Amino acid sequence: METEFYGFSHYGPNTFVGTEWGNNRKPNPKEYAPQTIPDCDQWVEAMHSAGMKGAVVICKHHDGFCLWPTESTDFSVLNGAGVSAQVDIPLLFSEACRKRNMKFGVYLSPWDASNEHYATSTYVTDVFLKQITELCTNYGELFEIWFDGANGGQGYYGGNSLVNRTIDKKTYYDWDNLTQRIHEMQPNCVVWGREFRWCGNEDGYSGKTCWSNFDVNNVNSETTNNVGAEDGLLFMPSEVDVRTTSKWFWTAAEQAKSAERLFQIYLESVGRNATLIMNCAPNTDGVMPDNVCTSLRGLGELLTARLSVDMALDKTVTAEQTRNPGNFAASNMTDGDKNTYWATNDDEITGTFVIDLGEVKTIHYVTLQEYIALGQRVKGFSIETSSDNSSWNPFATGTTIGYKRIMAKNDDTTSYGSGTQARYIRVKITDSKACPLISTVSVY
Ligand code: FUL
Repeated sequence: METEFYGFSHYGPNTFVGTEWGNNRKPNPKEYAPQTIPDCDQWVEAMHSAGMKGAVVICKHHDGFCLWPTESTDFSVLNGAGVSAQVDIPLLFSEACRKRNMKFGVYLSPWDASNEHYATSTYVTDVFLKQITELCTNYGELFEIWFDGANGGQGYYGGNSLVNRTIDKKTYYDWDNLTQRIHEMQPNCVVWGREFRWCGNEDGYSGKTCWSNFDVNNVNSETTNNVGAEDGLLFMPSEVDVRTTSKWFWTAAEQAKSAERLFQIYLESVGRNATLIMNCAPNTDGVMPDNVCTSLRGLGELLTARLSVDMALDKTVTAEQTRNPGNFAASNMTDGDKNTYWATNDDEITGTFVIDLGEVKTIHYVTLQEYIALGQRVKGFSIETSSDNSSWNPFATGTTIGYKRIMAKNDDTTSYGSGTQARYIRVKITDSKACPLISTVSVY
């Protein structure tokens, strides 16, 4: 969750054919035809300019084509056209990430519409696990492995005609075993669909109410993904996946979303207790197109201008209740240390604190963070502002906080606006599952 915002990069045969899914074409490795080595360094630089702290690269999409020299199948870069045989996308991409101190992750589609073994008893152990193992052992530390929920359907599956193959996605892959194997090789890698969940849409938003908890009985249902489950037994945070254009793979003449629109997506994902994975699709020349680069750079500038200087840092905070004994002072919320927090006594599930900015300032956002290592607790809160600490104006109300909740005036994420004049900010925790623990309050 602390990684917050990272990139996604869809690239492969679909880029060259101009399609989103390659399952309906007879597998032909020559479709992948780079004429020069793809410039992964430039892709990652574009992502870095947006403020991303990591990136996940597509290694095999549903078509089954492997973008690294794998031993698991012949359908890989080793048999592509152009300079394909010299290409190892996870290698180039991981080097570009490390160079910038960004985390590196991989996407590997479980569904493989070209592999003859898919939907039989041998695919998972002889093909899929082999691919997982290569990716988990040859490219350094992974922070995330992305598996995708698209599972089975039409494909050639090693034959000469299109057929339909389906599997039971709950049982076919033996996810318990695969997750364990991944953790043996990559102890710090979070596993898609197991340790974090898809947010339930591809439009770039999390629920205003968003529990990191999830209902163990509903992990395969997507209807509750956006809000989670207040009493869910799993800690399985939400991840919002979204595109910078309208497609996952590049096609000519694609419009990029504006920097302002991407900023709104950031507020509605990272600002609502989810992480954000933003797709940026390179083109057939192996470079990130200019329009995507411009929007990414613009987003980075907006994040710096609007959310990087915390006016509450080291300012005085006064709480009406503080847990006793121990170090749970209200000042822990503005000390810049994520490991200290303010708490109330065990029997107090509400609490109020006031931040004094020292002088009247123009404010746009108030950010709250729970000390999430001890669980997500808060169910309701309100924020008010004042210039004299006696007459108060409503700023915003919300439900869950979680790891991070960014509140704009009236929780309106649609425009930056002219801001609110205030010296004092009062936060009331109005409901919580247990005594609230707030590690950070920030004002921007
Ligand atoms: C979906 C896939 O079908 C899309 O092609 C894309 O990879 C997206 C991230 O996930 O389920």
